[in-house]
Amino acid sequence: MTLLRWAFALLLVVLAGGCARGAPPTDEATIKFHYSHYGPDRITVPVGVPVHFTLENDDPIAHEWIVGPPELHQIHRTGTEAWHDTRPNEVSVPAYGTRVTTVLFDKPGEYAFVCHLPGHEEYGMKGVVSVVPNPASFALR
Ligand SMILES: [Cu+2]
Repeated sequence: MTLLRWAFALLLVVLAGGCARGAPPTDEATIKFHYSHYGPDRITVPVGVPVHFTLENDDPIAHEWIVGPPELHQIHRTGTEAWHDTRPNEVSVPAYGTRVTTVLFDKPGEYAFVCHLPGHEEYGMKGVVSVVPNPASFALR
């Protein structure tokens, strides 16, 4: 009985701690491509930390995951390479394929990720990486 009470109290502490912190930034995220949409379509990451992205395409067609500032997206809207596999923030993912990439965001801000294949952005294949100050750096203040 005492052990059960102790376990219950511990559970409450863990739950309360988890709720109080909210959604912390993550350095690891999986984004699924399904019916030409990204899920999740919003991810919060820390600035100045390598972030590992796993990009899983569940669709029977290829897609792109291109993340960066508005100028980058404007370039891609008018066409660049047919296939992206040399820059970590510009990744083509084949039908039913998975790609892993690591991106370090060096400035806080909101960075769109978009599939620039014809019609996909208009259809809604876009999302946002929100880059926030790294909470660990606050400990140094
Ligand atoms: Cu697409």
